[in-house]
Amino acid sequence: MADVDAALGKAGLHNIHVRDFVRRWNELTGAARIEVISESDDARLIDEALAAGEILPAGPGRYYSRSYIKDTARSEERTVVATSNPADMGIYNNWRPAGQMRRIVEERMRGASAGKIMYVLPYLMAPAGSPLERYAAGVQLTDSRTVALHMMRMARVSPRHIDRLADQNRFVRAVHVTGNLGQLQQGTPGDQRLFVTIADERTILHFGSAYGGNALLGKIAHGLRQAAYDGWASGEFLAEQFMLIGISDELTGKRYHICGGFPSASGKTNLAMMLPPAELGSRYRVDFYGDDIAWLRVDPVDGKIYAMNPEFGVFGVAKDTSEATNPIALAAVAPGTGTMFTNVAYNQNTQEVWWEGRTPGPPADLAGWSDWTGALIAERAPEDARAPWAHPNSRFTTTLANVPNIAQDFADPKGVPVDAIIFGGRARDREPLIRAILDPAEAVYDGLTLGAEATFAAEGVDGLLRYDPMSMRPFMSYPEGAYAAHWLKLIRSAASTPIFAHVNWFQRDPQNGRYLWPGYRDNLRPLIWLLRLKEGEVHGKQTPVGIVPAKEELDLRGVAIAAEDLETILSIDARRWLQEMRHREQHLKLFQGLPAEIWQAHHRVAAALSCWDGGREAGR
Ligand code: OXD
Ligand code: MN
Repeated sequence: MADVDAALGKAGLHNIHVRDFVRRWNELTGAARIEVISESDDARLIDEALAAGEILPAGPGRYYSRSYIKDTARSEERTVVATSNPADMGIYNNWRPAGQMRRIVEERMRGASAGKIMYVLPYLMAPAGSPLERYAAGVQLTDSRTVALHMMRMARVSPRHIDRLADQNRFVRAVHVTGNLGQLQQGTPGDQRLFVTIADERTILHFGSAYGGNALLGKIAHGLRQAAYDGWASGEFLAEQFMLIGISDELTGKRYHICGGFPSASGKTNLAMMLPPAELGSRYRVDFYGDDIAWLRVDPVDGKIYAMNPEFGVFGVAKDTSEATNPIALAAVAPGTGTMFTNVAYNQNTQEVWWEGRTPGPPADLAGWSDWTGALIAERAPEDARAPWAHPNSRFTTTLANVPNIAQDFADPKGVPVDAIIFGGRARDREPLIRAILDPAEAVYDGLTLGAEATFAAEGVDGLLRYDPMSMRPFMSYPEGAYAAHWLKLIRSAASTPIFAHVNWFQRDPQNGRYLWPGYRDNLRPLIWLLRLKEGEVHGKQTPVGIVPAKEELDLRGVAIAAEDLETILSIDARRWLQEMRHREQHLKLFQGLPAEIWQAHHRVAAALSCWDGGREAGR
């Protein structure tokens, strides 16, 4: 067994609760050696991982890794939130009893790290000094060096975060054990993987993966599931799968912050990293704070809602990231940034990486290229010729500081005051470009009914969305009714309320499927309209589902959009909306104890739609 005291003492980690925690899990998992990690260990770990062949060089200062072929994404069906209180069971949190889950996962972890190093990563999911710091401290144990390297890019890792805790016993205990990936029967009835957050014990136990949110426990398990539970239990904050950006108006000198949630494949990272369109670039600047998580609290001094990105990096989907869609992301993963790519295509001769959408077509010269599984492209069987080179969930991992337009105050422990909260899905019709919502209950109702059209399996099921409340469906850790009540309470306790809006960049021409709005950089235009609406500079048009811009209120200089398309994306199709209201009702009925205000908002919107005569004609 490892000498825990010696390893912790050498690293200057004196917290006795950490020592007991490491000792216990070292005994249970059988790890041969303990290493405490701090940010200064990055270069050494990189060298060791290169020497061991766990990662490969991807040009100067960049690295490449492949995950096990059946370990390429988060697995929602193997993910559980456990507590000791059955009343914590919700629809989406996959609740189980804490005692039972602990026993099962401990059995799977027993002896499973034998012969391996156990890396001890003391981390903080917040800038140091944050008012939410007592919810942000954690110690992750992992038996994978590549997981440690990813974790160091995604969280602030250092023993000093844990040694200077006011309450030395108050840190999230996070244990990651990879397991024998070749024998876990992934995706079968005998699947051995188990990803458990014991929320009322602030303990995270993940077994059976070395990829993404299954293995980097600071990000999703702590940053979202545990933090959402803590925020509710304490009544102090919300933890949401939200991006966060700043918009500066150089003409007026005003600075705004917008955060918001989008179900996956709805363009959240591209929006978070957006640059202004050329015509607006001399007046507006967009700053990046984060693309995936925001914690929201009410500041006791000025009563405003503040948002903070608890992460230290970006774990972005590589697919479709290009100069056209997201030049900022490409700059953030440029040579010298220490970026780790996972499951993209790799060229062993040139150390280049490539993924679908990076360029219009794949590299013409196939020499040296292998796909994400490691198979040489040039040796593919004819029937595999069309298979993607990169896995659709391939990723890049880079630190926030590498993002060229990172906000200067991104590490301000206080976070930033929020002016607007937006929700956005992917809807081919019905949802206008933007609709502002002034009433907080109606806004929370809108967030709870957020969804995105299923992209393939359910395509064609008229009007059917995969609902994803606030984009938190995979991360819910307590019942949805209580979640809605907590949202309402937090917003109402603020002295000033952000403006809310629902956005949709994805309306299509029903005849040929063409997108009606150009998207990407031009998405700044409706957001500026929203901020101007908040300032009282524009008034928009009231509809049953919110305020939409009057055409002339949008700054459309340089946008090539036909008048008819503009009309469509700024209109409400009441017939389609009424269909959707029936689906919403079914969806909301799933949730026990939903506050009456949410139902009232639903009925108010439905009633207003039934007598709305300003929409487009039915049968369009
Ligand atoms: C996710 C992620 O799985 O951000 O949502 O990685
Ligand atoms: Mn996410």
